[in-house]
Amino acid sequence: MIKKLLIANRGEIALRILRACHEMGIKTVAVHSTADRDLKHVRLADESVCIGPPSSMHSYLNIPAIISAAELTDSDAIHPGYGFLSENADFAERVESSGFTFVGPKAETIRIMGDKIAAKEAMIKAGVPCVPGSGGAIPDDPKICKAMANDIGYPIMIKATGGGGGRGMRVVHDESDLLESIVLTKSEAGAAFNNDVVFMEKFLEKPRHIEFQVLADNHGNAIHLCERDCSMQRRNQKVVEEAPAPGITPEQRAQMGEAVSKACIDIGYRGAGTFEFLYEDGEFYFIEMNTRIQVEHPVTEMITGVDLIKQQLLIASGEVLKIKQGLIPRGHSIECRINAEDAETFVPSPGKVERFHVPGGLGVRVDSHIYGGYTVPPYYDSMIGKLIVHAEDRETAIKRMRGALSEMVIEGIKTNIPLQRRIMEDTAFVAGGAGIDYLEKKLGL
Ligand code: MV4
Repeated sequence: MIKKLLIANRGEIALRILRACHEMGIKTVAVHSTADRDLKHVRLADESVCIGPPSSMHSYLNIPAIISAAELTDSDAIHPGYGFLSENADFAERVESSGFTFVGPKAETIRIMGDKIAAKEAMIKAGVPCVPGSGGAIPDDPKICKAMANDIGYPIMIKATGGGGGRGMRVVHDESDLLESIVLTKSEAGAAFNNDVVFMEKFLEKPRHIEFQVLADNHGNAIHLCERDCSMQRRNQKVVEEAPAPGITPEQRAQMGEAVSKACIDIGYRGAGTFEFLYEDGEFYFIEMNTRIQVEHPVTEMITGVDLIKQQLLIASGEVLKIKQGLIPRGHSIECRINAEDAETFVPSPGKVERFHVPGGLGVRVDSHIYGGYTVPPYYDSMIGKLIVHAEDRETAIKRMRGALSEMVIEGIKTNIPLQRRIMEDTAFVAGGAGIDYLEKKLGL
């Protein structure tokens, strides 16, 4: 069992991991930049180590500094959280080769899933439905490219195999734009990911984004923990997430859950993971797998009662997964991300939090590291917390979220709470099942 864990992250997820450690009797080491001395989890951790100046590159992405901090504090394991190094295979490798446990999948699994072509190949082999496409990389021969695109049928999407999360993608509506689009996407991918390999897929025009949470241990056990609908997003930034996904039937859930659990066994997955799908006209199409804990994990925790961070730590300690498949989601959960940004222009709004009042009551959860007097630094992502509600059904959850948002007071900086309140009143959101294009359309973007 892990005795001391180094938390290689910051903000709300670092606090979330620390809380799980406290309940499990695991000692905690917080690493932080010079700008993050006053983070709540740094104050609450058993030990803390400053690993560099404010810039992420020289602190939370600084592999030697993080591994040195683990050595210095005699930590057993390192949890990467999300973002930063959480899906960096080299980091996972160097953590393990330095004698520490990496809380996550094997480095090789991270590497495979980070290559979108390899990830799709693994899924096709495992019987998970994928978006129709070129299969492998697009060859250089223009004639073959045109033939491929014609087979798929326009519009198509060109994607960088080293991309993901919305980076390195381009939609092509007509053959006349195909070759130039391929060249452009390749050069952008080469610059951004040092990998210019691209592939083609049928472009789905109005899909929903539905993802399945999985847990797999080192002993051949894998289960799914139902799905989340993350379609309410803007420029590939999720704004609202919910679980279960409106309109998905128990049969669909069981079928897709079975497929992703089996895939975990086939690829030798370990830990918490997420299978991302586009959902259109009643069909699921795999697009990517995330080999980390995600921001939106709380909505799954609320409907399943499973503490996903604790499960990550138990699995990393070599424990056998005790949760059996067949879990039925209870009620409905919604998460609103709370960002330090202007609710209209989305311009970040760092600065001192003069006043902070959190909502409460039955089924209201606030995962946030801020406090009255805390200064939100300008160097990192603008998310300062998540407001999560749970209720017996979706309608009640929406009402509960409206109330919680109206009680939440954050003064001294701007936040997107007004936007979240508009979304909770929006007819299409209340009806459920809006596609990934909805919010940007609603905002007139
Ligand atoms: C797509 C797509 C439509 N058709 N692939 C965005 C990031 C990465 N998860 C893949 N993404 C997409 N892939 C095909 N064939 C639309 C998107 C997409 C998207 C997907 C999920 C959630 C938000 C999105 C925002 C823009 C584009």
